Amino acid sequence: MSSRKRALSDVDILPDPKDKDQRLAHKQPRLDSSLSPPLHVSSSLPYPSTSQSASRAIPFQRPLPLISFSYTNDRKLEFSDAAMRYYVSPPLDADLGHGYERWIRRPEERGRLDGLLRAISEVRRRGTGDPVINIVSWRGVMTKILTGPYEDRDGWELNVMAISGTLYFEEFISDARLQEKENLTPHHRMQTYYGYSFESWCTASRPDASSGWGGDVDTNVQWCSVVKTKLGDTRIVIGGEVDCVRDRYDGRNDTMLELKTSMTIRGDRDKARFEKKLLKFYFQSFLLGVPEILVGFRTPNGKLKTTESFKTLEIPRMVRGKENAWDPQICLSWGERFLTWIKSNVESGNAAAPGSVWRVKFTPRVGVELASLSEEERREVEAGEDRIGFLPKWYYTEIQNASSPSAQRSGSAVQPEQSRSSGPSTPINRTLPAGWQI
Ligand code: 0WD
Ligand code: CA
Repeated sequence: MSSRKRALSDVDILPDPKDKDQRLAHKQPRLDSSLSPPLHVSSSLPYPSTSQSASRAIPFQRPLPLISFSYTNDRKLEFSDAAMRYYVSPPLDADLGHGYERWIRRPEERGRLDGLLRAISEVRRRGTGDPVINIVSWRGVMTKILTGPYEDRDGWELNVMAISGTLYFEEFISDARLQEKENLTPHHRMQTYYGYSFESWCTASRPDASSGWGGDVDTNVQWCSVVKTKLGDTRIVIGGEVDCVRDRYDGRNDTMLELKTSMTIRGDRDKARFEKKLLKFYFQSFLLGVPEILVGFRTPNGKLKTTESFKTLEIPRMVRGKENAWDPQICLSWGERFLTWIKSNVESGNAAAPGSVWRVKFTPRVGVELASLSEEERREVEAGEDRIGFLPKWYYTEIQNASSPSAQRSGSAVQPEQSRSSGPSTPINRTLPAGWQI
């Protein structure tokens, strides 16, 4: 059994005829017909400049893991590390097409927050920590937000809700976009598979296993880590998938490893493209506190040639001054601006219409728009499921009960999530990073 998934990295830069279109697309943001119709915009935020350095450094707190969980092969979530994998070095010349016909492929779905919300609920139930949370998001969404200043091709949309001072982000994927993702060309699908296959060649269910195929790819199976962190004054809980660990796992993120595949670098142009790609690699791992990224370089038809390990925190220095240079401070500064802008608009809007669902639309090189959804659009988000907006009803009820005055009076372990003003809270446990209330 192997938990393997889409190599977003590989899909980003394709070594095929599509490449030409992609180069063109760099000149022009993609007019994506599968994005939703125009919004009745209530506020907008202009696209940031990347030519000036960030006016001030925005601190990002070292992510502290709260809990981990596994999705089993029948896509059940359990609070165990059953799906966790150990790194083993892959055989060189490994065939990344191996086992393609046996790939058990999880269908594309909406980026619901349910798994992450169950994890947050479990953290509270255990009473091991009750973070004050301003934002709840999957890691992939936070990566898209932070890398926005350098994204010149792909737009995205989010659904946003605010309850008791906490903002929840869900990626909004229209039905048309979902279809597009589901119906990849055979070529594209194979490229996607190379990434999963690399993970199988690199991992095993025991730390002392010998090198070799780690088991057929089943993209239902995933191991996820949930961390708390802070960007500027905004406290964020982020969940994301982790590929494997080196040797051991003791609840910390310092042995975690991210696996990626990329085309072998044959010249300056390839090198520049790879350095641009490193921005996404960097933030993806940075956000969960994953300290190492192992890249498998492959041929166009899926032969593994070499691997190279990158220390996440050293990546920005590697690209500094290069042709496709990027500056993480610009991203963090944009991220802070983006989050505070959403928070202030959504909270003031919610005062007029409590329980609203909001839509945020990012257009490369243009900016971001925010709008409150109509009743009909809101129903589309609920999709006939047992939800309030995109939040599952059980979770909604849980936080409503937690923030009721009687729950507060009884000193229940389940505390309301509150938005706090800036400044570190008084840490009760001094071994924890400042800024988190336990
Ligand atoms: O199905 C969806 N549309 C989404 C699913 C959207 C957003 C999240 N999720 C799920 C993920 O599958 C996972 O269970 O939420 C959980 C956390 O995801 P994440 O860590 O926030 O996702 P991200 O950082 O975008 O990607 C991490 C890995 C990717 O690895 P690479 O090395 O390629 O970046 O998760 C995989 C992907 O392999 N992944 C997916 N696998 C299958 N279907 C998908 C997807 N749609 N999205 C990410
Ligand atoms: Ca990966």
